[in-house]
Amino acid sequence: MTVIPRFAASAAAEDIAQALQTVGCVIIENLAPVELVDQILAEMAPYIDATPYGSEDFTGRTTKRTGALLARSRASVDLVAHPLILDITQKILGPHADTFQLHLTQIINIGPGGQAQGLHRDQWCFNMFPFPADMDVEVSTIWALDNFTEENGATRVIPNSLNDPPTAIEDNHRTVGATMPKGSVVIYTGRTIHGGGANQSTQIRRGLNVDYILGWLRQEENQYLSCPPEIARTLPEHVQKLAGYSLGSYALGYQDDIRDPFAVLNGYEAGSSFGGLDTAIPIVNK
Ligand SMILES: O=C(O)CCC(=O)C(=O)O
Ligand SMILES: [Fe+2]
Repeated sequence: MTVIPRFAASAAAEDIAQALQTVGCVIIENLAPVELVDQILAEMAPYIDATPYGSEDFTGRTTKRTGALLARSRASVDLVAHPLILDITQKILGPHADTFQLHLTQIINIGPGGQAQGLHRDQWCFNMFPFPADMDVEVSTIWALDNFTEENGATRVIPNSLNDPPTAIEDNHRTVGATMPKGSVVIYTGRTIHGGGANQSTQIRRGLNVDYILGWLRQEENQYLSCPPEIARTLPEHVQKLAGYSLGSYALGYQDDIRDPFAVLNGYEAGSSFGGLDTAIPIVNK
């Protein structure tokens, strides 16, 4: 298959996860209301204005990357912790860890004239570690905050590239644009070869990148600094856990005298020991 499988917002998580596992990428159309997208853009506008352009080609010299969504945009919580996305992510990452967690939140605005980003795998952030060939450690999403088109720099993805050799990053001819209406989302895994598209339009292409990783890996965006405790405390509890205020496994991420960070954050007594995973699991259906 050389197209990105497409689903309606009403599709079952199981069907979407199966396509994601097989082809490595899927699009869910019109999953977020346009009004919600506009609210996120309004809440993030001052931070985007203040964000500098990238300083090298990979981050993009006409591209702005603005993060800390959980702390800066309350509306973004509905996308960062979208139940359908979390459900799909659990199906992909669940077999490899007790929990999964947020990896990064980032609005990616590719300005007019922006070059195509070099094709890559997102899991290469882990020092290019050679994870087992069929193991997914990361699920990545890009929400279209504008209509994504071939012209304005829709994310480019190589379907069926999960197990391709690294040299497949040269295969620009195999890429497919994740064209989709505003409010849609393209999902791919850490093994899927992809990159931001060239923006040949006169408008900025705005997307929201939210990635998730296994609970025992290091987060790309440091959530404890980007979304510090005084702000995290005001978020819904399952979002606190997703952000990383939870145990990543039996003994991962505890505070001082082996206390569960979720309990400490909220002033709870319970769960303050190793193995407090029952209070710490950010995973739906569990
Ligand atoms: O902006 C995009 O469409 C993709 C960005 C991306 O893949 C990345 O920065 O890792
Ligand atoms: Fe990427």
